Amino acid sequence: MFDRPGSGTSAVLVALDLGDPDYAESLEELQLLARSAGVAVVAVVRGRRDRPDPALYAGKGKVEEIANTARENGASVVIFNHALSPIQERNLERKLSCRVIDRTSLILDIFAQRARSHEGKLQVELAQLEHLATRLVRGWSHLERQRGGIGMRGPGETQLETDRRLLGKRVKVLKEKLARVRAQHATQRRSRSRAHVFSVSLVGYTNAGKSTLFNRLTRADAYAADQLFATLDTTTRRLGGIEGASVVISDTVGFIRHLPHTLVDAFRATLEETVHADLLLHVVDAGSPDRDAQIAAVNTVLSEIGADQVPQIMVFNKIDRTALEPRVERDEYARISRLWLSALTGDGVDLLRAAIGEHALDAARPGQPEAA
Ligand SMILES: Nc1nc2c(ncn2[C@@H]2O[C@H](COP(=O)(O)OP(=O)(O)OP(=O)(O)O)[C@@H](O)[C@H]2O)c(=O)[nH]1
Ligand SMILES: [Mg+2]
Repeated sequence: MFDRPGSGTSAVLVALDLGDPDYAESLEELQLLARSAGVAVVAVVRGRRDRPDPALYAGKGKVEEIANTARENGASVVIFNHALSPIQERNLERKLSCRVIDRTSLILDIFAQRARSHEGKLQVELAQLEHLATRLVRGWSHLERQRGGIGMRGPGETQLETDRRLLGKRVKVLKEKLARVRAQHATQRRSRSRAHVFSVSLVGYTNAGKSTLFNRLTRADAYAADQLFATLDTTTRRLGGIEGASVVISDTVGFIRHLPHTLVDAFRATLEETVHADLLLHVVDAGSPDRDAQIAAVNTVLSEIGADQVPQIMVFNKIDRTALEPRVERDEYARISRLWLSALTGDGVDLLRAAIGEHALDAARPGQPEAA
């Protein structure tokens, strides 16, 4: 559909410091994202600006530097750690003669590689098409016309109209399919709630150790790996061994700062599980220097999807990498609100089991208002 420079697997990263306090962490994260996407980072270009340039995002001199760096290192892709407008993306591709992608596209690419379930694939395709749609409408019409040349001016535009219509059709089909999946999930949730099953959802920053903890708790074998967004699809299992209560637990997609909105929207069906949970286990990498910013980013997404009112236990994981010991902390209502453990070694996991049991029994106590 588009005549864009081909992609490849060796990349130059570009990160401009616009005064964001999490500049360094965000750049480190971009490296991890690139690695998770299967891309080799051959160089990083840094810079500082007051505000993005409307045409090129970076300044002319900086673009020159990026071009040289890409050429010298034989890079085939340039990845910006920012959201680029379609026009910036196009202008940059022209100047750099190299594929240019932004942070959102990179995350979408990882999601596309990881989606396994029918639902996950639908969601990724929808997010990609919606991201593409903005580009088609505003970004490429000008290019299409130019490339058309003599006698081709009209058809260029016509083709674009057709593409846009096809895209719109596909988006509609995907949305309908997702709506059906969503309805199915709602039915499952209703029958669980009728059977008084207590549902627990793991949430947390990507790579915090949710799947490892899930496996530890359920003896399942969900895919856990040192990658960002290793998990995309929600897995729900019965959590045995909780005295007096029937409990299910779900492992789901991780969060990241600046999570693209197209993704939050597309993954609403997946995250629905989280919104309707009786208890959230907010898993945190206790050893990460970026811990507090990660907690804040997760809470932001939780309130965006309307899950900020669900009771939460903050689970500080990976204590084997720190000097911390397994323990619990209670809030002013004597409910366990924070807990320290290692999903890897299993230290403190019994505390978590007991904490889930307490919360489940609390919720089941007669006289308690029942959750909607
Ligand atoms: N040292 C240590 N490593 C851990 C612990 N828990 C998980 N890990 C490691 O952290 C990495 C990420 O673990 P996952 O369980 O895949 O993390 P996740 O939160 O499910 O990540 P996404 O699905 O990508 O969002 C893996 O390399 C795990 O082995 C822990 O308690 N201690
Ligand atoms: Mg996972």
